[in-house]
Amino acid sequence: MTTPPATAAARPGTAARLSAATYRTSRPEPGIVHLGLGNFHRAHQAVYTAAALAEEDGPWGIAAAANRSRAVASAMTEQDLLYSVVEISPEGAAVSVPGVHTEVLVAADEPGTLVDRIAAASTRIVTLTVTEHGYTYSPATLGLDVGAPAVRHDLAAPDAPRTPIGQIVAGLRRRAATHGTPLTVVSCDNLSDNGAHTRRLVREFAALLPGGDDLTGWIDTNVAFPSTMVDRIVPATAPEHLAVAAERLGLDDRAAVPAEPFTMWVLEDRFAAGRPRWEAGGAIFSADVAGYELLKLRLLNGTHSLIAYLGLLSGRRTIPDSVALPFVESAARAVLAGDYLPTLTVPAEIVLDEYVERLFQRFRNSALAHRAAQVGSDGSLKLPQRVTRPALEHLDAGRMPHHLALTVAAYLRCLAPLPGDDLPEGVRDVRDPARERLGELGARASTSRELVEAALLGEGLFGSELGHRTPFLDRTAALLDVLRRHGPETAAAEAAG
Ligand code: CS2
Repeated sequence: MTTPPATAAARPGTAARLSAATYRTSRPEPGIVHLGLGNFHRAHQAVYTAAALAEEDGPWGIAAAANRSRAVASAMTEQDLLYSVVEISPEGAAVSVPGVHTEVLVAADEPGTLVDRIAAASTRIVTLTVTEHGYTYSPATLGLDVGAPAVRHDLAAPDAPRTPIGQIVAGLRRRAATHGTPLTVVSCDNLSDNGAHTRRLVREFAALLPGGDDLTGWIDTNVAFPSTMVDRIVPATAPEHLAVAAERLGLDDRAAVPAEPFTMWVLEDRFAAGRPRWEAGGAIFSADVAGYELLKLRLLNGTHSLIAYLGLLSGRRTIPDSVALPFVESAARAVLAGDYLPTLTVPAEIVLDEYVERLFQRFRNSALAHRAAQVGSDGSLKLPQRVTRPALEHLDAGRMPHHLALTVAAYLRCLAPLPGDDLPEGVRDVRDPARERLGELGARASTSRELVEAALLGEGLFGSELGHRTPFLDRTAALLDVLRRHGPETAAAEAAG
């Protein structure tokens, strides 16, 4: 990792931009192609890669592609591909500059270039942070969403792909047809079993192309898909984060990324063509990635979702402001300990009490001001990963997971208001691909029960199996009713029994 040289401690507020002139970075050889040039990648994998390269040279420079958005790519291009990571906690801020990118591009503008990069023999690893959205899968079946317009487009025009899965397959197809060099594809998204999930979608897509059998055969022999658990709270950049970066750097950085100090990365050590020494940055290579993944996806992400929806419904805008409400903290602790924890085997290296207390300390990081609407967004894709399997496990064992039902009810309360329902303003900032459809269902429903049935059974919103569990639908509807009539605090008390 490159740290600010003494001379860069220039005067705050100067107009100078972050650039190679002020930050010495000898650019590494490219060897990684990354899909998803968002904040998470830049504050997580890029930082680990910088640590690896600081310890040991290697061909691990990153060519990173944003799918459509040009903002980060153009800001980085103006700054010699540099940006700062601003670690923010109540104790203060620390800034570092991971100079590991060798190229940035926007896939929508140059789909051919991205395929060229994935296909290049010098590329050994493709990494992804494309969020749940980016995998173009059906939450109901977990298979490729072959009905989605973008997937249909890519199957019809496989050399000019728009979806990450189409882009990866286009690159693999070219590799298979030319030099045949092996490759590793690493999903760094919050999906359970993210390696196997990505492999399944890539194989399904490949099988649908002409010559698909040969291609899937080649993929089976030459492409590794290790699973990973990624963890770091990385908000969207807000003006106050840019101000902290400028003040710390003494330079303007239009591409700065805020992040909490905590960071964790656990990976399966199955790489087909080598890898950086990411352990230099603290990455853990483990045979029990699945254990870490479920721990994080449920205890952190699942709890996060409930905090976000209850907070938004209480008129709070940030996660720290939400969890500061005593009833939200109690509900968060209850969903964590009562509903998520019994569905997990905690990895042997984790000291549970410390992990949980650390989690709440992280949620309370008020200096970071993580927006509740950011966490609450895309619930139709996130909640099936967080809520569905634990809920089914409890129901199968004859138990009612009250706080998982509360999570679903609070989500529906935000996204599918019934006629006459009034909501705090901040709820409008929650984005979701299902928003329009859920809005229609809400507008048509005359009772909470009708809405819950239409969403969970009719639409199979959280997987078809959960939609058929009548007791869960009843409990969710009852809690939604309380949310609508008496508000989040009474509903949380009702869930607690
Ligand atoms: C959050 C995650 O937005 C969300 O849904 O739960 O982005 C969370 O902050 C990260 O996964 C933390 O590693």
